[in-house]
Amino acid sequence: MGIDTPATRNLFPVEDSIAELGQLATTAGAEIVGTVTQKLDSPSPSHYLGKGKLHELGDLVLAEEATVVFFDDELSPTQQRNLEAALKVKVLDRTALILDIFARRAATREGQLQVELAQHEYLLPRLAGQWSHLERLGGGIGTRGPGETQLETDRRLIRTRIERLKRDLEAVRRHRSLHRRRRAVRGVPVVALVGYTNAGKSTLLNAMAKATVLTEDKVFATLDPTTRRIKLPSQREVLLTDTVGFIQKLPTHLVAAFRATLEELAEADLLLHVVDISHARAS
Ligand SMILES: Nc1nc2c(ncn2[C@@H]2O[C@H](COP(=O)(O)OP(=O)(O)OP(=O)(O)O)[C@@H](O)[C@H]2O)c(=O)[nH]1
Ligand SMILES: [Mg+2]
Repeated sequence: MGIDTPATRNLFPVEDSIAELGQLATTAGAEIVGTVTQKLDSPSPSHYLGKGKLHELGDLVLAEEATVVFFDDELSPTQQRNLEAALKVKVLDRTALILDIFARRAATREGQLQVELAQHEYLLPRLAGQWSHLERLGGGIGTRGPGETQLETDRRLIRTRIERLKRDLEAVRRHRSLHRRRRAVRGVPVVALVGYTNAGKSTLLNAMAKATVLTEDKVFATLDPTTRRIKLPSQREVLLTDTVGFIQKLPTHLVAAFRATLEELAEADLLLHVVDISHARAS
């Protein structure tokens, strides 16, 4: 489900955006049975889409026996709650979907820390009615202070966890910057491969470095940066870094959480932009 608003029309048309949402959903394991879009001046604060469209969507959910509806933007906690109440199925927004894919893909400790931080920050304002998500946190029993409700306790636990994750990530960041400084001293230039997700960055790294990084026709196959030393035809050595791909409407929590990874880019000597030439908007 997506909406077509004047604010996004020229930047990222709803057809492209909804196609990408479908690709994200498929990557996460869903099967698409239908899509609905609506032209609106701006999203409705209560339900994101209009009343009539909501009915149409509800009918489609019933007819197709859908179990989840994906929304193409980040929903406010209120919109999400209202939509779940109206549609009586699970409602996931673009952010939750991307977070879910990232959570499955994170392979290194740093990647996992970054994803967990983003998940907790997304979850915090949406806590009411999301009890099932909290089971993983565990350890809640017996730590509740006097007079606190379960919700307050959960919020406190999550805030504590967020602080902890930020500290751990800070340590990772310091370690990385030391690493980079050492590389700089040795004078080996860094070339970073950047570009849209699924554009072919890892394939290019593999070809140039004779490496075996995972490549797949799925979005976000790569989350953690990989660096390989290669020799150019001129015999000059450079470090080639493969990075996480970009996507439209990237959740702000993820941008912040992936700062450590993105810092690699800021300090590269050359950014090599990889573009999928078969993409409609490649030119
Ligand atoms: N036909 C064709 N397919 C390619 C080319 N380069 C990559 N692919 C395919 O495109 C898909 C995505 O390639 P990846 O290298 O995983 O892309 P990526 O940019 O690393 O993607 P993420 O890590 O998911 O962001 C894979 O199925 C590749 O086999 C190419 O030059 N031609
Ligand atoms: Mg890749």
